[in-house]
Amino acid sequence: MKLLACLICSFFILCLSPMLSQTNYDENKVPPFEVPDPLLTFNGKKIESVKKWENTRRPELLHFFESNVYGKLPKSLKIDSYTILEQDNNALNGKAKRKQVELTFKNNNKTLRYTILIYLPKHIVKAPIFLGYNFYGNHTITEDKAVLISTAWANNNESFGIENNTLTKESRGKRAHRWAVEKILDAGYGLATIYYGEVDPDKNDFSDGVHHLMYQQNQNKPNPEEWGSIAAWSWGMVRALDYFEKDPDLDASKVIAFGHSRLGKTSLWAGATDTRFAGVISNDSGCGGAALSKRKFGETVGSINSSFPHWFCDNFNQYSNNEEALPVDQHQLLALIAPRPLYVASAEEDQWADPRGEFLAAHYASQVYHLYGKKGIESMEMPKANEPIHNTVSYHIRTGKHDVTDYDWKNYIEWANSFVK
Ligand code: GTR
Repeated sequence: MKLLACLICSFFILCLSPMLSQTNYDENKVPPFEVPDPLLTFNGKKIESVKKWENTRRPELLHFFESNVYGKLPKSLKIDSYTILEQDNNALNGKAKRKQVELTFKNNNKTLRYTILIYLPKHIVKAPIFLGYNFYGNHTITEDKAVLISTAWANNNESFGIENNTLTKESRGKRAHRWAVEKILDAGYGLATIYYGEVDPDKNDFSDGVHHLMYQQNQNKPNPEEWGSIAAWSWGMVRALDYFEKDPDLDASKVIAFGHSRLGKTSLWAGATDTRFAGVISNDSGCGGAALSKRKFGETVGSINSSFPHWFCDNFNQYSNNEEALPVDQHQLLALIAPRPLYVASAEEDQWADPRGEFLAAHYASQVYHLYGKKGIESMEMPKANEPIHNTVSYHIRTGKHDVTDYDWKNYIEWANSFVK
């Protein structure tokens, strides 16, 4: 058995090593490139006012990212009904109000359901709230035994006890270290989370998730300009906002979209496509998230499209190993969030996500914030580790790995206290 495992391992290392050896981690090997100007239209017109930005440049950038990066939604799909599956006004030892709300969507005789777990600080009326997906089910973010376990497909994970793509109670609380639930509540914020696999299972298969509700006759995968999984997950966050608008305990105008890694790419796209989000956090989102693609440092468009062909729309493949042809870059995605508060965070040991590329994107996006009289990341010099810069556009790089830590949450809360609350 061990021998077989070893052989399988060596096989993967052999197959992957040519790919890994091509990964650039050397700043001197970053190719020279021009940073596309957020304030110059595709036709070369200079944008000098908020009005021109909002009426001309922002829509053309949004349209480009929609049709060529994340993919368009085929049509709108709104909540059909919702059910409060469970509620406790004395959860977490009396600290919180907990709700578990199931949203139901229907189209083409098919149904999709997903559950939002909501914690609200008990004594604050309509508290601002962080909304973000989790990777392995709502029950993994806390030890709270009342949190329901999703029956949706999940990636197998031995250390989480996930076999046969089925979540079990064995993984309860396994990701609690990534969600500073008590800190968030003590600071006067709520937290809402959804298992991303309920909206679209994270596999290269478009026969499930929200996609399959939306096909035309004889269609079995999205068209080249239509949504991949990141756009589907973003859609799920936007529909959660729709629910928040109906819930008298919540204030939908105070929702901060949060996400880590692929789910940070998702929170950025949600914040770009729906201006109702009051603020956006990208934690270690990397390639296709906050990092500049044209630097080709760490993960590249080519590697992400080949490892995760379902995340972006098929049109994005045109730019695999061809980043120079992109008329945009990710700082322009960040700029779509202006003038709303934006936090980009990196981790020192997360070179795959290109911390410098994430920092520079926050810097270049700041030009658009200036149009609104807001301060962003003004210097081109990266701050030292654990020395955050807090402005309407904020940035930190912390010591450590690709993860979400209490340090990250401490900073998100401080930034939210000053710029979002
Ligand atoms: C990696 C992927 C990254 C990032 C990460 C994650 O394998 O290359 O882009 O999204 O997964 O989501 O954990």
